[in-house]
Amino acid sequence: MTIYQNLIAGEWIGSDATKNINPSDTNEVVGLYADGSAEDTKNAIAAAKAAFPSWSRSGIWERHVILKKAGDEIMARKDELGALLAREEGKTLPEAIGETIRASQIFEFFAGEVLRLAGETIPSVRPNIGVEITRDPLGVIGIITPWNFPIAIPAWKIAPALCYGNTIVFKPAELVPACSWAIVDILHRAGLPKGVLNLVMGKGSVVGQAMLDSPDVAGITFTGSTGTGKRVAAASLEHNRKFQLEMGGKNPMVVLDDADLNVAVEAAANSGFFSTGQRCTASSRLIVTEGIHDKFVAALTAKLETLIVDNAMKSGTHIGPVVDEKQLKTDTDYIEIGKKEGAKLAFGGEVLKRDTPGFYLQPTLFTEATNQMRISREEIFGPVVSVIRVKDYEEALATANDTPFGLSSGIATTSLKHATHFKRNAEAGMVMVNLPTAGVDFHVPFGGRKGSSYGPREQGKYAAEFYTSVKTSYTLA
Ligand code: UN1
Repeated sequence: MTIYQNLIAGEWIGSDATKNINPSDTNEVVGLYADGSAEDTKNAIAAAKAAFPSWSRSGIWERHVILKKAGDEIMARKDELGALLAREEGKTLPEAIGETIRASQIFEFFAGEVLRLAGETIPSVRPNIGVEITRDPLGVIGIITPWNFPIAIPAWKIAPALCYGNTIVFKPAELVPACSWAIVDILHRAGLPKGVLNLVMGKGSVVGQAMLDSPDVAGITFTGSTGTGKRVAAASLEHNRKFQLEMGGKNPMVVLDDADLNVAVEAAANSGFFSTGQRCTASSRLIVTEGIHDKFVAALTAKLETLIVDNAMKSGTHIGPVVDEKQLKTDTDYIEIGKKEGAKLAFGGEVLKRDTPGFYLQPTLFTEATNQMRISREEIFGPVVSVIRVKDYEEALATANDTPFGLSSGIATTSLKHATHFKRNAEAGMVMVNLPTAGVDFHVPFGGRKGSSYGPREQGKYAAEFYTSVKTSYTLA
């Protein structure tokens, strides 16, 4: 089998490799991907540093052409790349193709954005002095991405980093290197000068650590677990380095008595269970008022009965497998914890066997949960959802906000008054009314508060906040 290598200083290198396994069929090796060393990472950082002066001053048309070519090629290959994604990560083929389209759109957005870079000219408070406000790129950006969005998250970090003139050392999640390799190959062939984008696949403890330890990495953008995020933060403070963290959630969806039942059930099923619940924006707490509670639970359970859990590549599958054995164990451990805590297992909870060996888990719904239970406080990152019964809107809002996280918060209601109040008072970076808490647009800010996120927002024009440093220049006229 060929080894997909790392790209360092414009050269494909690496002979040690790790198997990329399909979670829908563990007999299938998706490919062999290089296992980078600390030395490789140091070389990649040095290459990115050397490439920075010239790339940071490159013309915006050159950057536009490269970003546009990448967006166009990803779109033209959406079925093939979507299948690769479904095979390495386990989300269903339609979800994986949708994610691939989103990655293309992100490149197209930043291909446009690079042509609109601008500053401000402002009069000084002192006579005969002009003030200019501009944005400089940061330098070498370290990009660390998670396994649950193997193509969209790399795209939403790489595209703005390049757009604003930075160079990159990119470490994708060990479980899903294939889509990352494909994006880097596409950008490399699209004409990026050598050293501008370096790919170092490998272990977090080796490659990630070497990035954290380097004084030459000016900024790190990270999406992943809270534990690793805290290590990124601590190491970055040591180097006085800019960092941006996106670490997950325990997102609530409030369902009020006046909700449209179908809208509420569709939104809850989608954001709780699609993509196997493996989204930091997933709704894992359904906070339901008394008057609709039993009807809602009955309708949601009926909906779950209809969802097919199977191989991600099979047509008709609604929910693919859990990403790996370790995550499956986490999910089933939490199911046991939920039972012990006294929540009622209303649906699912069983590991399933399918024609191909994989990590299949039934969508799992707990009712009679309280907001204090561990299953309601800790991020599980699987298809496991708690229903919490509350008296009224006021209690629902208080419960929704009573969490260490603050990424996305949803409400299903037909009341303008409650929707408006909820939008104002939800302690979250994103609020969804009559929509799933997951599934976001690619051109508007993404991010959260409290334990979910740290630093500026990602995506849209707000991405500039992280990937640039503001400069204020004064000139005597
Ligand atoms: C989405 O809900 O469309 O890791 C995106 C995650 C998020 C992305 C969610 N950073 O799940």
